[in-house]
Parts: sequence; structure tokens; C-alpha cells
Amino acid sequence: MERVEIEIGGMSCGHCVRAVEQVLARVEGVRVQEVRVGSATVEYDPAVAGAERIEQAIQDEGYQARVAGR
Ligand SMILES: [Cu+2]
Repeated sequence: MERVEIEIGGMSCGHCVRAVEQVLARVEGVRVQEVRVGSATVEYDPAVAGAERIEQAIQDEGYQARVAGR
């Protein structure tokens, strides 16, 4: 598993935190570590999930996302 930090734009409250948690939990190969307003930390299996898929899942929910280091 690799651990990454994701910068997330457009989050403002606890509702956003729960929405992002739920969206990340549905991405195969991803284990959610922590979601805060504006960022998240996850572990993912590079053989199953990629940074691009993680960003896309968050963007599909209506937020901006950028995996650190990309
Ligand atoms: Cu919110």
C-alpha cells in the first residue's frame, strides 16, 4: 500500500468530509485514513487503484482534487 495526501478544493463543512469519505471508500483498492476539510490521507494499492482514479472519483462528486506529488 502507498500512502498519499490529496488536496481537495470546494470542501467547507462536515457534510463535505462525509461525502468525500464515502466516495473514497467506494474506490476499489483504497483505504481511507483521514479526511479533513480541504485534504485527505489515503492508502491505496497501486496494482488496483491509481492517483488518477482517486482524483476522478472526488471530482465526480463535485470537488477539485489533486494527489500530492502529481
Ligand atoms: Cu460541506
